[in-house]
Amino acid sequence: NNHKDNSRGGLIVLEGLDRSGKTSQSSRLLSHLEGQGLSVESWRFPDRTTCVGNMISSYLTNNSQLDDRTVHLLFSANRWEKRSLMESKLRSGTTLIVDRYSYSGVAFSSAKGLDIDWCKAPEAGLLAPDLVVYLDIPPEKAAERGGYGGERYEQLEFQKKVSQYYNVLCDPTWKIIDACLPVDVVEKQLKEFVMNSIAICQKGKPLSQLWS
Ligand code: 2DT
Repeated sequence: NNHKDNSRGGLIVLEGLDRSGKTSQSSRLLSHLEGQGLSVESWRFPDRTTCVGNMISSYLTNNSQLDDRTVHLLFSANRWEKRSLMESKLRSGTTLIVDRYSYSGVAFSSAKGLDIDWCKAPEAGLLAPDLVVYLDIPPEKAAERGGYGGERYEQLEFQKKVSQYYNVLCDPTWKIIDACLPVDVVEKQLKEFVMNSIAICQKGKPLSQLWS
């Protein structure tokens, strides 16, 4: 094994509005990285398979009502319950491609009118991504793609507010891809960002925590 002891996988996060293409790009990226012989897994938040995730799912599908702060904390708890597994996967050399993370948590809850710093607080101490890629699409264009599935947040006016909060959260380390470009062009740009980030993690970049 010619890797250093502190070699690890990369924590790659995809963010963007609903219908920006995150999910299909995640699966393309997964196949590509697997094809390169890398150890990689595709994750998503909310992870609806856990008990907490079940509560979130029922809220999103309008099968239950929850207070805004309560559901915010459930989304956060859903990340906390995966934190130790996430860390061990990364340390064992597995790269994680994560479809939505704390930025979705803060952008969506802030868009409902909650204070942004209040929203960020429970995320502090979660693992910081090595790369955040934002698939950038105007809310109107996303809505034109059709297929908003009828879940709670899938409405143009709300997505416009979410997009404003993503703008507030966005920092210079984020890689922005124009999600209106053809899928294969988006895919190519994404691969390049991701391969660079993984290479740095393989060299032993330390893990860090949100928000830094
Ligand atoms: P999907 O359509 O990607 O399953 O997302 N959301 C997501 C939040 O409000 N807070 C969060 O912390 C996360 C991760 C975004 C379901 C919806 O849940 C929103 C869309």
